[in-house]
Amino acid sequence: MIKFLYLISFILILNIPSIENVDRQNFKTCDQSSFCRRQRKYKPDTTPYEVDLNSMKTIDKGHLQFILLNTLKSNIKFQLDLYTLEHNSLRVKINEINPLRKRYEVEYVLVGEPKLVDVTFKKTDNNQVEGRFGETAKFLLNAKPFRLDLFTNDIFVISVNSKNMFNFEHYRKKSGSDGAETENNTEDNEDGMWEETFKSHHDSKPYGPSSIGVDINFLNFENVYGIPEHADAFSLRSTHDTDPYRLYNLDIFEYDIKNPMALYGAVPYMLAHNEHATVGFFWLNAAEGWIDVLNDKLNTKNNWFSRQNIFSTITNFFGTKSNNDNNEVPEVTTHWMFETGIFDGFFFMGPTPNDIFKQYKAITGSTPLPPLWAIAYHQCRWNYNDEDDVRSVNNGFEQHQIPLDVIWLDIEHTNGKRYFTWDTSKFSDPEKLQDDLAIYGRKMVTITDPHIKKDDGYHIYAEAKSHGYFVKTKDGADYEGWCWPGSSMWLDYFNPDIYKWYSQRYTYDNYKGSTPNLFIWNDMNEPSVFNGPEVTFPKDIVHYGDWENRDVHNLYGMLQHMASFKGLVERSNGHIRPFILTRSFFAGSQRTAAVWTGDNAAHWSHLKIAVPMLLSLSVTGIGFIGADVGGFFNNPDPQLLVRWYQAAAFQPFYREHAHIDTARREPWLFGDDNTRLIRQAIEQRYTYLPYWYTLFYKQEKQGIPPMLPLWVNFPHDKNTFKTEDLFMVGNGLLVYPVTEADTNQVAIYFPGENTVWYDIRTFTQHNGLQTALINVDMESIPVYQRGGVIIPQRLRKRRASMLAIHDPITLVVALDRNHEAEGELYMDDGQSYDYRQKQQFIHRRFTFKNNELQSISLDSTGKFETDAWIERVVILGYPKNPNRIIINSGDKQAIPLHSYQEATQTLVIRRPGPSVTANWTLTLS
Ligand code: NBV
Repeated sequence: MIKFLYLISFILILNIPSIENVDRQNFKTCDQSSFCRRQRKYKPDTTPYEVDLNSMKTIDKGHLQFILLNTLKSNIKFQLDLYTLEHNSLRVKINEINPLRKRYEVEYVLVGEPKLVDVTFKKTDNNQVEGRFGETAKFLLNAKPFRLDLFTNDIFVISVNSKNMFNFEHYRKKSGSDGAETENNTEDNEDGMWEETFKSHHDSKPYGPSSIGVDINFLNFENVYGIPEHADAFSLRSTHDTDPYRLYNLDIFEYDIKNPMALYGAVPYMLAHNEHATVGFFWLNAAEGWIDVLNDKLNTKNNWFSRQNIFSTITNFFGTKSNNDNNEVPEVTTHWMFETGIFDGFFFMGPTPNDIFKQYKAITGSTPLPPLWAIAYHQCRWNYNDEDDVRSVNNGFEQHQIPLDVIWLDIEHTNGKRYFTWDTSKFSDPEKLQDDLAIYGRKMVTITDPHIKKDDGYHIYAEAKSHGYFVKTKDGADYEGWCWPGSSMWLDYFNPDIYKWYSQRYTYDNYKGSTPNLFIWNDMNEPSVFNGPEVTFPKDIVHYGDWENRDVHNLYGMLQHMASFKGLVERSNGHIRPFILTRSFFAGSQRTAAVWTGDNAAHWSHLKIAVPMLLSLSVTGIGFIGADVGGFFNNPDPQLLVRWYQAAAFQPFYREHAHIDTARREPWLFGDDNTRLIRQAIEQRYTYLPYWYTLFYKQEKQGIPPMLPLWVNFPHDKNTFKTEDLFMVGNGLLVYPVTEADTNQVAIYFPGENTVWYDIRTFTQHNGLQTALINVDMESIPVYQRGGVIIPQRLRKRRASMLAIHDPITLVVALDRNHEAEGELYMDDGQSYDYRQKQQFIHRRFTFKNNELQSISLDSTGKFETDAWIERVVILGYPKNPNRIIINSGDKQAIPLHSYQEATQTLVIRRPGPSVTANWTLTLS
């Protein structure tokens, strides 16, 4: 805090904008991380690795095994396993045979043992094995040199080790030590292999070097995405002139944008997309990682291609040779480097974006449907000071008629940062407070950080200490570090007993003052350790199973939030869906938590970067995501705040949050005009909640995230591949958040051939494949409904989402060029698991075709009792005023009133009347 205040005053004196704030000195560059240094410079002309094809074994259907040799170190052998998986996916594992120390294989991430499918393989010559599997996939394993090429629909898409960068540092004895290798290999003694110091922190490296590097190359692609978390572009930038993108969960104070530095979470998963295919590569590894990205050209005339006859597949694919006279195709080459672990790579062969979502979901799972209120609006601040403060914030929302679902309490609500306790001088009756909020249909979220205050009088500490539940130093003592409460210790969630014990802290008996209306926020779980190296755990501290933090670092935060989730499921006997927000995450986090982008700042640039940051998370499976509205650090001016409310109204997790040193910023503190604009933005969010909820259900079922880059819906439109100022919500809404000050005009690219887009406010139409200049004022949130999509809405105003569950529905039917449209609606009780356990839900499908709008059930197993009915149908792009409208539902028939606006081709049908649960047909003539 002191540092923060100091920085701010310094900035004020110099009068410079506080954009470049992070103290980079605290964090390693690749050059300061010895394994990254070694791997990054490893670029031999030929690879020393060879596959021994004679060693090939068929272990199972879809599982082939080989021995891989490093010809420079004849005594070191590796096992190479190829697994052909369901859904067009391939898993490749490479591990040392009989290593000096067992190498860590990541747990907790896979949803189960991936399902194998048959592979048809043959040796094409003495040097190559070809395998065909799944619907479209093929691999070619080349023995000498070791190389793996992957094809989808016979099109060459990915190659592994084609740049010879595969480099597996086997475990070894330190030379000079007893039993050390006799090879007189000077490289084995390179600086940094056996110990390393960064600033004042010494890493003892008891096991020496163990890193793995490999090149993964995306042939014929120009754009790759993913590998969050970085505050950077969506289409990943070349790292030619910068450090590689880093994956190491860290608390970076006042992070800068547009750079490859690590942030709070890591998903080692990259996607590549072009107009013909979407493919993905996921390396299941939880150690520190660095990834170089280079946009390259590949000359297909080289020997490899002519020998493999692969060039013909590429030229066929391009259609004509003339496109390709110089024989060059684009290629994104990527170089992945991890400090420890094994090579465990999953290759997803698409070929469509939705296939990719399904393929990744099959491996790591999807985001379960959150409670409805969790996707509504949240009001947070570090801190709401006491019960009166919380009540007055609640009253403020009432008085200004702004919808709100949740009020949050940050660390100051506790007794001296002892989580699971309350500062009773400020919160004397937290249960009553929660009960009172519940009267308004509102919930509360409290924070539980992972550091445990070292204080024998603190029951959590005392019990954990007595059981030996804390993470240990390399010498076996309890590891002690510094965090908010002062001297602290950290639970070792890797131990199943500790994980279980932690989850039980959430029972109502253990967490005094909690009620069924209280949900959880896990912060600082990278973990953040103020006096640790790079503000986190030392690499050589030890977790359960004798694994070093080096092996498992990026899993720590996920284990905490998974245990919190389990705790909340169990406190309701498995009946109520939890809500957990986490700052740190890993692949698989999506199954139990929402994620936010941490401590952003009140700058326009941070509002803007939120879109690419959220898109990178979305496409890598983390779909319930948001950024602090208004910016966490500093004070937004009212214009920035309003624009942020407007942008985030269309992003999955919608929460206003601010640093303790900022001015109060509840929505009504900026004058009536701004209050009105913020109210409108939040109301807009509530209007679309039935649509959002349906999209979240779809995410659970199919792995398709609600917030999407344009290319998911328009995979052939090259203009969208780098787009990050526009995004889509589902397949129906195109959103252009205004992210610059004093804007009165924006240029919006409307994607899609033959596609029509309707301004959701004015119903003005725009054609696809065109860029339009759109005038905006402070009222405008440029959002467009796609012709061909039907979107359900709730237009009645309510103070909280859960109070609207049985409210009537409006259907907005946006017609495409053929005067057709379709859409869905999913509904349930908004909070329990009855939708899974008792099939209490409805899932409807609406179609408009031949002048008929129909509602049918999409899933007849579901039943949900509700009074909700269809109160309005708005048809956009309807060419004429119809003479007659009849609605048939069961044996009932009615003729609803309607009005038509010729200028905008908008037809509004009032109170057509059927229940949302009924089958009905509305006929226009
Ligand atoms: O708990 C205090 C804050 C919290 O408000 C914020 O959202 C987290 O990202 N926390 C970080 C710790 C201090 C940040 C300077």
